[in-house]
Amino acid sequence: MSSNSPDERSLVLIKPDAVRRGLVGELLSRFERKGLRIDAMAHRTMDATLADEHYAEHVDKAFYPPLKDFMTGGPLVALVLSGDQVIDVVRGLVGATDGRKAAAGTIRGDLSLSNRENLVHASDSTDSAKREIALWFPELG
Ligand code: 3AN
Repeated sequence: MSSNSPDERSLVLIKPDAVRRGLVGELLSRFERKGLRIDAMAHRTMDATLADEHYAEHVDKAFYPPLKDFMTGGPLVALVLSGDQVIDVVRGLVGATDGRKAAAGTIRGDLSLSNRENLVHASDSTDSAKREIALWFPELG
């Protein structure tokens, strides 16, 4: 941990495909073994309103309706992870959006063969992390 900057936080979703495939433990283990902390964790099902808020930047895209169906179609596990440079660190662990192209060794590269069912969402900036944590865990303020 850097001595002069507080640890960052990231909002991570273990998506419904990962829950359905029994990969929750595998994914939590990868985050824990990296040295990240789990500050909050909840088993939830995303409803349509939360999906539209969470994916505000994607709601007008052609891929959004099937993405929304997928993300609201079963339970997921929402996490707040913290640690030094956690946003970039988690995105490195997760890999590229398309599981077919994600590097071996990453979560998507090892475990996903899809551009939609790609197992994990992770905040992509400090601003989106703040926005997403407020949506999913308002009590963390
Ligand atoms: P990432 O999750 O890698 O940050 P974003 O934020 O660009 O990717 O996209 C959000 C989600 O939308 C992705 N996780 C994926 O499930 C879905 N998605 C993105 N691009 C496509 C696409 N071209 N076709 C289908 N689904 C997509």
